[in-house]
Amino acid sequence: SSQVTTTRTTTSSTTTTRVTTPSTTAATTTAVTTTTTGGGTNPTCAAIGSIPLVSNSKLPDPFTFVNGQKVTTKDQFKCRQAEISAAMQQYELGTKPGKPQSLTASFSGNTLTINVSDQGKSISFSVTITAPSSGTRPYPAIIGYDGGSIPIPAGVAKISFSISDIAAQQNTGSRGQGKFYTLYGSGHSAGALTAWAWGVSRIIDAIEITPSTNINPARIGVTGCSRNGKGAFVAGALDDRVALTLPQESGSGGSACWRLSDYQKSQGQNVQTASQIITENVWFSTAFNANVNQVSRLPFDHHSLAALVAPRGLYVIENTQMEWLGALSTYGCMKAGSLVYQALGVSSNMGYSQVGHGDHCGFPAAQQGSELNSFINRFLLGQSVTTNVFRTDGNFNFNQANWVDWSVPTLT
Ligand code: MCU
Repeated sequence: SSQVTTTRTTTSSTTTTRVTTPSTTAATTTAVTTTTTGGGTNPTCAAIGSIPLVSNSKLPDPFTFVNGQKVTTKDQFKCRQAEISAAMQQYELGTKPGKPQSLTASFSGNTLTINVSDQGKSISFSVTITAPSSGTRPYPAIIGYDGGSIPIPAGVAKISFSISDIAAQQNTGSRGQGKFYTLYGSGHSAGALTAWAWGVSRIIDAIEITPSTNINPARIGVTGCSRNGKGAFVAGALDDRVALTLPQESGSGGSACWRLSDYQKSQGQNVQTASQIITENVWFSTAFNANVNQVSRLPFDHHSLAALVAPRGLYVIENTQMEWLGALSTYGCMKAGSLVYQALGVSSNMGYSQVGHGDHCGFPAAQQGSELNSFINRFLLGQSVTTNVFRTDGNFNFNQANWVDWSVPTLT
């Protein structure tokens, strides 16, 4: 069955919005694993079936359901987020499994060990927690993919997550390798980004049941750079317990939009595209392969990642000097994503900062004080500081009207 169970579907009498999958696409079972622990109301959403492809050269409308219904309220948008998540899992990311049948954790020294069992298989993995030298317990924390590449300010713990242990990313031969696949099978649809996101969710589960870590599970950030930035963005998009998402120089597959990157490529720029990226590594589901040469068929793009993180904290770090990342693509994509924050009345919860520098994954001081630190102070340390950041030092012109053909509602 391709029927989806979401934490928001609480009755069996809801209308199933089932659509026929085009014959060129294998139907996949999509599981929406976003949770609603962030507070607010928990609306009942219609069950989500297989989502059809589209033909749309513009960035798809975040405010219209697959069945054509317009999103007018914040509660409806939560249901639309579940649908967007399902679409991204179906066509690009692969399925993120929900909570496993059993999860236990132990904390000793700096090491948090997480034991997971599901459907008869078990794995164990661990992360390293470095407590801050000052601050108030329980501490906020930033999960850094392979440590991450941003300066962690005082008062914030650092959680180092060795992502290759969960899903390998050497090259295209890494498909199905890592503990995620030991648990769920080497043929599981999830690409590495989704497998790592699953790992982040299990780290948060473990922190929730292990008070001796002294980490506050309601104040967790996730970061990574480049390929790991793509991963950090997806982790924030697929678990709404992540309070602050900090993707750094994630480029194509992260903060760039597939449609915009194809456009840049068509203009002669050396920008990574969907059709190229699948030849390099196993970041995405094999389900993505079918549409990499016709990304206009995707019923989402990567502004949809920002739409899934909303209204939570999101600070996107980019670099104009790295042509491969797609400077116009990441800027325009995140501009479109920011329209979701605008609709929710929380524009300042999302920041975008694009500064040119030659060291990929180096962190420029210019992006630290009033930008990165302000986002951390506000969303992890709970301070009331200003986070109004949307800037580029790039020399390009993003013409929004060419890419966004929908209007931005004020959601009530
Ligand atoms: C920007 O992220 C990737 C990029 O997608 C790859 O094409 C390139 O090989 O590696 C980048 C990266 O992860 O650099 C550390």
